[in-house]
Amino acid sequence: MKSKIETLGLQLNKTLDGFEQRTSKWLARSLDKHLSIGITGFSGSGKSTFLTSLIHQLTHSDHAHLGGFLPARDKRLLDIQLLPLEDLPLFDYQHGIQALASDPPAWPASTTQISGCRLVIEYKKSTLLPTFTGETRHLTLELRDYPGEWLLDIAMLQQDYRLWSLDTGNLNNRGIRQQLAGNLLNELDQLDPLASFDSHNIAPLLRRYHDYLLACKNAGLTFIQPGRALLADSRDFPHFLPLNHLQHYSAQQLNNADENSLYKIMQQRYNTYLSAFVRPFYKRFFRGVDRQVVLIDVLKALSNGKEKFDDMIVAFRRIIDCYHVGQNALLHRLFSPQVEKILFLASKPDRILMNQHESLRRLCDDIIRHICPQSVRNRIEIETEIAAAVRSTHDHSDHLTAKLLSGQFGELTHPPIPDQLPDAEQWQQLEKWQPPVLQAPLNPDLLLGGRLAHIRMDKVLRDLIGDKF
Ligand SMILES: Nc1nc2c(ncn2[C@@H]2O[C@H](COP(=O)(O)OP(=O)(O)OP(=O)(O)O)[C@@H](O)[C@H]2O)c(=O)[nH]1
Ligand SMILES: [Mg+2]
Repeated sequence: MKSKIETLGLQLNKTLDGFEQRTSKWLARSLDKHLSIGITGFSGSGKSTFLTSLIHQLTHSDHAHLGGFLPARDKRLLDIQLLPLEDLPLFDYQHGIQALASDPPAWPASTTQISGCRLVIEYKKSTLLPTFTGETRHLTLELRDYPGEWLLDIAMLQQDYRLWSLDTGNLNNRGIRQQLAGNLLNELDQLDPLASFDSHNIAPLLRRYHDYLLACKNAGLTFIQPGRALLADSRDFPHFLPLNHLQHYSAQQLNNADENSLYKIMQQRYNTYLSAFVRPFYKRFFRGVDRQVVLIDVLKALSNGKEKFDDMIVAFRRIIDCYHVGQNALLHRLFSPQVEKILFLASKPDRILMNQHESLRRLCDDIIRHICPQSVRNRIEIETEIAAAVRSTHDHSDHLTAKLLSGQFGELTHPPIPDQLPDAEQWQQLEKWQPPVLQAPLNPDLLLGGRLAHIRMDKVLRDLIGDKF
């Protein structure tokens, strides 16, 4: 048996070990630093292009016009290294830049798999502050990119199959969705949850449900689950359907249903989808994220009309709900409560006049007020910005000029951008407008480190990592 003194000694050692660990962690944080940054947003919001531009701007900061980002302005960025992350394929920056440098220019391809990179930034410490460890330091950024559709499934982690079914059923029976689903809704309505599962009956319904989800996406809706069903190689999804009428059954009735009943098979497939795809992704992607950039294509959402705009708000609200860590034990484990800052970014503002940028930023603020509950805002620092990763227009004060994706050169105008959620009259004005899909500017020098024109990427860098230099 150990003596009391020995035990005390052991405890003291343990305490000292813990103290040392905490101290070294603290030292690492305060000297060389490490930040994990999540880049998130729905499909097409501009994540991959943003990441490509961010890497390019930092790597060639000398002539990147980053006046608002002091370490670049003061030429204190000495070296940037792009390295892979241990457990993921390397983010394909080279391909992205090659696409933008080609003639005619192309955009980085839409993402189908998660990838990531480590950016190791060697920088000179500001001489205003005393330094104890030499002049140069390192900041490591861990960045990940993934298909936007995967984000849509996050809210499913908060729901069991019964709740998801009820929710999705309600949604399908409203507005544009109801029109798009047409007769499919009647057929879903006739399914008896407790009847035996019949694959001949269900397989064609699954195919039609898949087509319906794609039609929702093409119509400009956002809140579409399961998100993986929207990807190009998604013929296997969904394996499950929402069942109507579940509200008429007690939890006990459903629990006692035959293992081969439609309800039990759908429930099992739903659970498998969460455990095989959704949970591992969120564990890998969100665990340990310190700062989050959320890209929102606000202009596209504005031009889609009120119903689709509201749909996007609902989708974001559901996702942001997942930051209510602590309320739900499962989510508490999945989402480290470490996220200290979220930067909401209205992407691609080069499609509107500069004199409308402030309205767009304020509108973005208003959107965030609607999607971020006070409880999240109390805990996490929230900022809003607008930024174009690749500026693709020329501004002539009252109109823009640019090349459309077709290669045709054109003059662009647009209705005034509201500085808060639009009223009925503004919705009417916006209805007639579609922000054009543009061709990126011709820029063959990019491969040699040429300047990639942007809007406010320096402010993004300042808000995101400026405090670490
Ligand atoms: N005008 C303009 N268009 C942009 C900009 N960034 C992206 N785009 C357009 O938006 C499209 C989608 O951009 P991506 O970067 O692929 O979007 P994503 O969020 O990665 O999309 P997924 O990979 O499908 O999730 C591009 O193909 C361009 O047409 C920008 O800064 N300005
Ligand atoms: Mg992408």
